[in-house]
Amino acid sequence: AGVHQAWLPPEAFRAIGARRALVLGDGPLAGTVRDELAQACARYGGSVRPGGDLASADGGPYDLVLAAGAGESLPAVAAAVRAEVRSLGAEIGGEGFVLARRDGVTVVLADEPAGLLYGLFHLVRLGEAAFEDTIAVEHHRPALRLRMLDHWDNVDVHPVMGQVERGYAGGSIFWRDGALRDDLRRVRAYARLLAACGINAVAVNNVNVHTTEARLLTDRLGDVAAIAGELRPYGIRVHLSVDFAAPVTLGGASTADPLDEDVRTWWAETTERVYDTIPDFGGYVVKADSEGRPGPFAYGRSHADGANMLAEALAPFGGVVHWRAFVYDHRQDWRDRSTDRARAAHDHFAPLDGLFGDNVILQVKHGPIDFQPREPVSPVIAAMPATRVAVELQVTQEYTGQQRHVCYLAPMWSEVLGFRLSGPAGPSVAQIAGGAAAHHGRAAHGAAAANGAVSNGAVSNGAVSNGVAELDGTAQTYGGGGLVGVSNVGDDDFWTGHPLAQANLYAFGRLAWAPDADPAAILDEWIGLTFPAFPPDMTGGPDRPRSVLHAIMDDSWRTYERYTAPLGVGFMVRPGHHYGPDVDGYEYTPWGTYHFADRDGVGVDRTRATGTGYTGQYPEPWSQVYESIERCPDEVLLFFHHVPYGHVLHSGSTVIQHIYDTHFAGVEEVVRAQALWAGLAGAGSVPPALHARVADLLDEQLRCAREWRDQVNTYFFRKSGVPDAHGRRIW
Ligand code: BDP
Repeated sequence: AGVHQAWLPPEAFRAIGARRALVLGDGPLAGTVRDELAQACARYGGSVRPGGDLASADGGPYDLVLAAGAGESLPAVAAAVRAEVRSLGAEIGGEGFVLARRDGVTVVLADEPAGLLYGLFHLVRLGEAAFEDTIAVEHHRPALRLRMLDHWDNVDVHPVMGQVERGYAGGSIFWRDGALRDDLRRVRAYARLLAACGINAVAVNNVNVHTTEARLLTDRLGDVAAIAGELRPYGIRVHLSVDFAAPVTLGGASTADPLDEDVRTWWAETTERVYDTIPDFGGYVVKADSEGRPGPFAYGRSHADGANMLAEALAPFGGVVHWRAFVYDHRQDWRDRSTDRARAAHDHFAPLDGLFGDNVILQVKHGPIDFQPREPVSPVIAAMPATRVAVELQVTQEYTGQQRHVCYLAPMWSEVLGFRLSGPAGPSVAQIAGGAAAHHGRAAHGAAAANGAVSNGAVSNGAVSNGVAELDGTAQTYGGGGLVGVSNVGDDDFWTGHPLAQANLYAFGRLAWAPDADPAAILDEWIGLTFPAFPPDMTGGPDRPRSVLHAIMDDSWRTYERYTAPLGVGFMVRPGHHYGPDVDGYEYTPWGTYHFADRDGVGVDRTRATGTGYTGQYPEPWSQVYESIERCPDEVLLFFHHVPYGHVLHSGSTVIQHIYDTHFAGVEEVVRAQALWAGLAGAGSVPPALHARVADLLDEQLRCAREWRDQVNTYFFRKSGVPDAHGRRIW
């Protein structure tokens, strides 16, 4: 009963809770590490020496030493590890840690307590393996400095969007009945889960800032401070979405013009009050001139003018502004083919490269349109070498099954993060988001200083050291904007509505820490932590629960893609809520997303030669690859080209036959998933309530997948008149 423990059930702490531990380090984060260990030890019979600072360390014996800081008196084994790390010239870095095991002692060393906290959760993931063999010195640190979740939570319940915009897991964990919740224990538990997968920043309100929510910045700031108080012990800073028009709507001014002196003063003073109340406040998130939100355009100013004004107000306190690049005209004439929503962000922002302040982060959705199940990578990410770029992913499953469908998103994110927009020699998306020096024009330390974490001290420039295994992050400069995910969490007992959607939240954090991590390995980690009753290896017991979960989840994003919109076409969803199929739902609306299907063919011509010219926004080689019907990858063919139904794909299939085949296959995969899951019933290793919830949702997923299959197949059969080569019935 009660709230599900997600990936931190007490059993996950069994291995560390049975040890004799010493924790050295000062401050609240070291205190959190001590408290975590003390709780685990109380349950599993170990002991934790509270220790105040390094000077008070005694000789042990210990099985586990966790030490932050540069003090001198460490137990001998730990001192030897530290000497080795120093002799290699390695800097551990603000959030990094070093792990080693020798002479029967497991040692975690960090420069700062935040590193100790991440080291602790690493031990939790390792379980007994952290206490078995010798472990040669390993250096772990995050590839990205900012690992952030945006909550699209409203304080009030919005008449159309509900409380959590695009939320599929109940109400907000922060807000209820128009106010901050009385009981914030759930928020603390959330912070703990987030720290355990590496997240260090949370924005607590919707990017569409409505009236009540706007006031979080001013007279309701105490609520934000209370949330910050719950997140802080787990190394997480709080950020706020703000209304660009706040000087008018809250301050009573007649203008919000970013170049107006009074407006600038209003923001400076308001921001100062925020930092008086919350000294480690992270900064602002802004959706401006987008889908009806106010912005600088109303005053004839640019996005750089708008962002820089807020950045200036935040700079004295080390805060950042996340300025969203999701800007397009949502009131266009669908008959006018000269507008292409895919082009909009690049058209607006690429010319502004170099004009943004050091503490402005341009937050770019991973694809050019809007979180569709398949989009090419946004060309904006490569177009702004002198700007700090953050990549935004949608953990909440707006377009990927709304947490009623199993859709493990890490494989998609992994493709995005590893994509090299300017070819094999250029930086990956993750490296750009991490501030790859080759990419980021300005001095990395300048940007890092503007983002200096209050709780973490200086941000170091990573140096790869010889002889030390550099895990997770590679060499870093931390000048980038990091990774941002739209949260999928609500007050649902399983946190995410669909219990298996917890894996997306977990994987988001792990990929922000280590973008090169293998999605299946992350999933395996999540399974091990979440279902401690599962047998520890893939061979398992008779019900083989671990391999069943892999079979259901590993490829579930591609399954979802198969039974929904084909080959990179987007938005074949029901308008408004975006659940379920509606092939023409958006086709003739002002939102500007079209598949252009007619009797001869389908797809959007985005070429330079004959289409919207969008392919020209890519650097080489992708610009040419996407421009060419022959070279364009199948999975995004219809995103870039309008082709006849008989066009032959690289796979050897025609477009029309591909549509039929994938839609039949996708539904069959859901049928198989359902049978596999049914086989886990009563096995004892999956809690019955969780089993029942997933079983119900799989029923709905299957119903909906069939609906997609039938509508999409029938639609294209009627348009094309081409029968299925395998003679299956299409209505
Ligand atoms: C879209 C959502 C909408 C958001 C918007 C955004 O449908 O609710 O407000 O993105 O990112 O995907 O601002």
